[in-house]
Amino acid sequence: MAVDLLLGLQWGDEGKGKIVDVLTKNYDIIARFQGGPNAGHTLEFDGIKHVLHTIPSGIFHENAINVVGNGVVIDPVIFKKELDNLNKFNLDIKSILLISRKAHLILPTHRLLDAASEAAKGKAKIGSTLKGIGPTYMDKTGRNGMRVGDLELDDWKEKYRSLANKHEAMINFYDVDIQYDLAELEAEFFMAVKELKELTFIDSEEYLYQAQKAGKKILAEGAQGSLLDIDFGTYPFVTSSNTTAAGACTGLGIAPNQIGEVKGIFKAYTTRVGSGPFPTELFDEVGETMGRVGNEFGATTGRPRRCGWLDLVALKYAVRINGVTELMMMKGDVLSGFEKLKVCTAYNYKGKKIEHLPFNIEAENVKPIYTEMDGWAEDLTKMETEEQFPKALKEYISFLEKELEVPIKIVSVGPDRTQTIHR
Ligand code: 2SA
Ligand code: MG
Repeated sequence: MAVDLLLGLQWGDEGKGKIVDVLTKNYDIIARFQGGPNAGHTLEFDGIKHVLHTIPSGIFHENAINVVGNGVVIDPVIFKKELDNLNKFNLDIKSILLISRKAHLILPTHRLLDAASEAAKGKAKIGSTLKGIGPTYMDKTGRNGMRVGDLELDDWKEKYRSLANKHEAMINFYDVDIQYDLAELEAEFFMAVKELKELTFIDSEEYLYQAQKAGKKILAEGAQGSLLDIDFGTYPFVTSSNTTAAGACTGLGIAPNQIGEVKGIFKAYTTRVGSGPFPTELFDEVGETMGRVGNEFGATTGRPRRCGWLDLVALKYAVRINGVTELMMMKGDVLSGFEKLKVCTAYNYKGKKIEHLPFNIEAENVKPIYTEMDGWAEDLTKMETEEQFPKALKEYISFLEKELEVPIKIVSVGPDRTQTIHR
């Protein structure tokens, strides 16, 4: 049985959490393959909103197994808080949440290093969520990291100590003013590790291989978005993992020829949180309205998200890099009420018209070229079938399908599970 992927095609916050939750009924296993507690996956049902960071978005479905893959980085402290939030649901966590032994651990000093690195960058900061993601992946690729499986060894505390000591020296090297009480942070960390060790650790690549062989349906859940990919995103303003389809292979141990559908999610407009280039960003009341109506605030940090028109140049790039086979359009409801809508179909790049994403998309090089379309006034949030859609929305959808050459299979008309139209 092939493994399906679900990925964000923009700069994150496309609505992956909601769609995974909606799709989980069709899958036996939901597996996260990269990122960590920098992610904020929001789900809404029965009038309640839930934000998950490290735990896969299939956790609220009794019959699904949720796997945290080897490509993920785990902060035991944040993980514990996520688990505490799930307490009231009476889930049998030990049997429905499995953690890869090969996943790397975020230490308290990784978080401090993240803060020191950002502070040292000043105005050039990445706009990190400061969850220690970058420093943890640096230790992974530098071959110094600590993994979940290490916690099963007797000497794990020694390993921890030597890594944390090294980090402390590095923090001092940055020469920035970071206040912290390491003893307090460590006490919290050790307590959280104790709780983490109560959970089920697995050799996830073997588990997933056997599950696949047994005909189980697996959905790999991405975090962040394709334009934040360490290789293909707007470097250096990216996260430290491969958020694109290839990341599912390395982050779960799934062979490339075992990938089935690649479900790509995008918002009907664009948002970005953190620093970095964003060609279609709006600084007027249109952008302000998108942010307000769309409730565009970071689900992890609460930071306001920057908003702008849909960028088809960037979206086409993401569709290609990921080999997207099905699209899902989110938050079309937020665009209700704009008389005209704009979609960026090409860039003016240093005076020349181009239709691909160039090496550098900084504002001084790139000016978006827009196609203007009619907007719609109707409230979409109560609509239940595509037939009810206003003509202008139908045209917007057909235009995107034609440009992207991939069908849009789901149109979301609101944050709730039920506000989802399948086509
Ligand atoms: P990091 O934390 O070091 O990986 O940050 C590097 C860049 O990646 C961006 N990033 C994100 N962008 C959108 N959503 C993310 N998750 C949260 C959310 C973010 C939040 O769901 O809203 O709450 O602020 C996420 N995680 C990382 C980040 O902004 C940097 O540009
Ligand atoms: Mg998010």
